[in-house]
This record gives sequence, structure tokens and C-alpha cells, in this order.
Amino acid sequence: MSKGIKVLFIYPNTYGMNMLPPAIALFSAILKKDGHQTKIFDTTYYATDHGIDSDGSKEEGLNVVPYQKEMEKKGLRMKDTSWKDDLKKLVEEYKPDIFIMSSTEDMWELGIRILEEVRDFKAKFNVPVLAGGVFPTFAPEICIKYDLIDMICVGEGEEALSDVCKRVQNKKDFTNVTNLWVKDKNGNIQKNSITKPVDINKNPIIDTSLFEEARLYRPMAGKVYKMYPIETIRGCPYTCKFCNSPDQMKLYKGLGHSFFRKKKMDLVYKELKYFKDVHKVEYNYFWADTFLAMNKKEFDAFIEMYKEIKLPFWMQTRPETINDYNISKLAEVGLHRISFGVEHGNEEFRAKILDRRWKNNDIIEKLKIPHKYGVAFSVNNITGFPTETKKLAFDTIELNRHIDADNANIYSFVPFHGTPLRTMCEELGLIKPETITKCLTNKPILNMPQYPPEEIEEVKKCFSLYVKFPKNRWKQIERAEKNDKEGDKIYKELKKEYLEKYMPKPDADPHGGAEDFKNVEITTSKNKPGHEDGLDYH
Ligand code: B12
Ligand code: SF4
Repeated sequence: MSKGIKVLFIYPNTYGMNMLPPAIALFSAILKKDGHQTKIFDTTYYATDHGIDSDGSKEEGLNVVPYQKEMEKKGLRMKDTSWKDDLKKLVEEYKPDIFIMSSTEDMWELGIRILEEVRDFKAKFNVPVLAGGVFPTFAPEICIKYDLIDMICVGEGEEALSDVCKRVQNKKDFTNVTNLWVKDKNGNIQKNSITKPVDINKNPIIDTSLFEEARLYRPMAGKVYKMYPIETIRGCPYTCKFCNSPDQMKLYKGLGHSFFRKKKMDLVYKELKYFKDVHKVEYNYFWADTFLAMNKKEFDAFIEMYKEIKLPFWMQTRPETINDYNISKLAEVGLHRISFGVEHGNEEFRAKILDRRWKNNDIIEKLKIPHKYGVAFSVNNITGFPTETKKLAFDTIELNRHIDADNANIYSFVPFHGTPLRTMCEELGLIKPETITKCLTNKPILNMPQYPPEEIEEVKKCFSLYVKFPKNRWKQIERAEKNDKEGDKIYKELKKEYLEKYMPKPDADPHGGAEDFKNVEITTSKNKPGHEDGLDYH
């Protein structure tokens, strides 16, 4: 067998989306085990002008604790070199044998712009481009049409990627690799079948060494930590209609194993211990969709195991899954922060349109638990759903007024491909099947007469103010919704008052070290802060 090939990962990303992409870190480990070399071109810290500053917009919406100084102390700032020049140099020096791109929907167009820069190199040396991720999986017809894309992966990539790279290495034909759609020189597409979900217990420990050091840090509640993503569960048993999980479950239905899988606790331990001892990780980021989708036995095993790790950690889960027992135990071993998805405040609307069937009172009661044990939490909400109105959005404000969250966020609804609500929006004629959407902090994409984009923006602009200020200030807040001179002046004053009275102070060091945060400045979108508080979308 010939020696391994040179793989170049392309990660289209924008500033403020700091968490490492777990898929690339995992693929790098798999490919290195197979004897290949890996490098990455990652645009996170480049000015790519993709038009998204996710966390800048969040800061404008008063959703995050300021932390810019902390970022700068760690040397985390935008690069001042040109991404195009740096990519060209990397490609010419490294001479990759294959380009591998991983992309979500909102990053796809940026991904294509990056590939444009390697067009000549690709053509000259006949280098294939393989793209995968949630967008190619759920919009394969759109993705395969781009002439720069030779193959896309529909579904999980562990086995397909390993197989393709072996075939490139051995100069063998790769048109029949499972999970792949492969385009030939005449534009004909071979659509191969999908195999059952991978056994996540067979995957190696992720490889973070291909990322530059600055990418291993991430802000959380006003501080910046060396933070790694940890897998415990893949898939989610719930069926929220704005989310991608139901379609993932459907994609793999009848293929021999459910998409919902759990990682063995001893393997999770091995990974955590390795990162703590060898990489000096300071904070763990459990990205499982619903971290507490565990039975009692699994939960107790996690607690026993994590007692030894005891680093602060973040997780996201549904309000239904918490109780005094699990939160008190988790707090004892290091739980620092939780993100909850509440999403909408009107019970009937939430059940019918989102398929989330909980009662408001139950949510309110459950969300009293974390603070009893000193655990901070944020609550995520969405507005601008199909058929929603501004009046209904005020039910979301009302519900959030009854929850003492450390941060309450609200985002525009985005009809991503691969979600039941995307299908609904297409059926209602609200969006064309081929339209590619942008991220959650962008302007609303749906133009609905009963809840036009300007009204959605008004709710988003003043959401935090409506949630925290007493109702006798609401008239003033209503005036601040407008983007005219008077509205902006009032908004500015209210914002100042909000920051003084209601914005949580950045955390003290959860390791116990004293930190002085007196000098932390309020950031604006121009300061380009990083991703603050978890995944926003759960
Ligand atoms: C961790 C995570 C993040 C991280 C890392 C993102 C990343 N690109 O890896 C951060 C915090 C940065 C993030 C940000 C955002 N996220 Co997010 N995130 C997740 C989460 C919880 C887990 C993803 C993950 O790592 N899974 C584990 C890895 C191993 O699997 P994977 O990435 O799914 O990849 C598998 C396959 O897709 C495939 N694959 C992936 N890439 C490639 C490439 C090739 C070549 C091949 C062959 C295969 C392949 O193989 C992998 C392994 O089997 C998912 C929900 C979920 N459970 O999937 C949401 C999810 C991906 N996020 C989502 C969203 C909306 C966002 C944001 C847009 C939110 C925002 N702020 O506006 C941003 C987009 C930023 C970005 N750069 O992508 C949506 C995506 C919707 C869509 N259709 O695009 C998801 C699906 C949430 C949801 N429930 O709907 N996110
Ligand atoms: S929003 Fe969260 S709970 Fe609902 S299906 Fe998606 S991942 Fe599961």
C-alpha cells in the first residue's frame, strides 16, 4: 500500500462561533489513525465579510455578559492577514490530495467562496472536493449542483471519509462509497445508499492538534477558558419542529439502529482524563442535545466518573429533565452553567407549531431548581415562527418574566433545511425550496404579513428590556422599539440602566481564584466578541 495522503479540511466559520467543530476533530483522529496527514483552513478569526457577527448582535440585544478584555488577554483577536493570501500559501506549500469541507447551512456560501480560491489548484492537480455536514445531508440536491463540489456526504461521515481517503491513496475509484453522492466529469450523479448509524463507542479520541492554540479557548459567562467539546450522547429523542433532530432520526429509521446513541461512560472518562492531564483543559463543553437524556443508572455512573474530573462544565438540556436530585449532584461535581430551550411562551402555539407540549407552570417550577444549587443558566427563545404574531411573542416575554434566568436570549426563527418547520414554510409559500438560510442572529428571513420582519426586529431589540423592567416602564420600552432618532435615544438610556441594574456580573473564577472584573468593558458589535453562552438553538 502507498503512503497516506494529505488532507486539507476547510471549515467555513465566522468570528463568535468559537466552539471547535467536533466532526473535524474526530475525522482528523480517524484519518491520522489510517496513516494520513491532516491540516485545516479555518476562517474563524479572519475577516471574511460573511455578514454575520453572531455575538455582536447578541450583545446589542443585551444577551451576553461582556468579556472582550478577557478575550484579548488570551490573545484571541481577529487576524490582520488576508484569508485569501493565507489559504493560497497553505495550499501551495502543503499540496493537499483532497479538500474536505464540513458545513452547516448558514456557512455554506462562505464555504463556496473559500473553495473558489482553490479552484485553479484543484483543476491543475485534479484534487477532489468532498463536502459533508448537516446542510449537505439535508439539502444534497442544492449542494451537489455547485461545480466545485465533486462529492457530498449524506449522513454520518466517519466510515465514508476513511473509505474515500483510502481509495484516493490507492488511486481507486470512489464512486460507490456508501453515504456519498458522487458526481462524474459529465455531471452525472451516483447516489449511494446510507449505512446504519456509526458505533460511537468505536471512535477514537478527537484530535485537536490541527487547530491553532487560540481556537482552543472560548468565553463563558464573562471569562475565557481552554474548553473542549465532549460527546456523551448523539441524537435526541424529542421531536421539536424547528430542530434538525427529528429529520436525523427519520433519515436513519429502519437502518438497523436508532440515530439516538449513548457513549460508554468509561470512554467518556478516558477522553476527559486525557484532556485534563495532557491538554490542561479548564472547562468541559458537553454538546449533547439533551444532556440529561439519561436513566438513573447512567446518571449515577456519570456522577461517580466526573467526581474525579471535577472541572467546571456547561451542558444543555430540556427543563423537563431536571430535578433536585440531578442538579444538586451535578453542582457538587462541577456543573457551572446550563442552557435551556424554552422557545415560546404560548402553550397552545408551542404545542401545535413547535411540538413542545409542556405547561408554562411546570417550566417555571423546574427553572427554580438551578439557582437553589448555585448553578447559573440561560434560556433560549425564538420568535418569527410561521403563523406567529407580535401578540403571541409577548407571551414569550411574559413567560420569561417568571423565570429568573441569568441570561434570556431571543433569536429569529430560521427555517433550516432538514427541519419539519422548513417543510411547513415551503408548503405555505413563505420560502422557496432552494433558498439557503443564514444564522439565528441575522435579520428574519420570512416575510409574513401578520408578523412582518420589522415587528420581529422590534421584539428582538427590546426583549431583554421587556423581560426585566417593571411593567410601568413598558410604554417607554415600546417607544424604544422604533429605530428613529427618539427611539434610539430612549433605547440607549434604557440599555445603560439595564446594564447597571440587571446584567449579571462576569463570573468569579469557578476554580476559586479571585479575579477583578471592574475594568471589563461593555462590548459593541464592532468589538466583535466571541460566542458567549452555548448553542442558542435547542
Ligand atoms: C456542536 C454544535 C455547534 C458548534 C460547532 C458547529 C460545527 N460546525 O461543528 C457551534 C457552537 C460552533 C455551533 C454553532 C452553530 N450552530 Co450548531 N450545533 C452543534 C450540535 C449540538 C452538535 C454538532 C456536532 O458536533 N455533532 C457531532 C459531530 C461528530 O457530528 P456532525 O457535526 O453532525 O457531523 C456528522 C455528519 O454531519 C457528517 N459530517 C460533518 N461534516 C462532514 C464533512 C465531510 C466531508 C463528511 C464526509 C461528513 C461530514 O459526519 C459527522 C460525524 O458523523 C448540533 C446539533 C446536533 N446534535 O447535531 C447543532 C447544529 C449543527 N447547529 C445548528 C445551528 C443552527 C448553529 C448556528 C447556525 C447557530 C447560530 N448561532 O446561528 C451556528 C452555525 C455556526 C457554524 N460554524 O456551523 C443546527 C444546524 C442547522 C442547519 N441545518 O444548518 C444544528 C443541527 C442544531 C439543530 N438541532 O438544529 N453549533
Ligand atoms: S430542540 Fe432540543 S429537545 Fe428539541 S428535538 Fe432538538 S435537540 Fe431535541
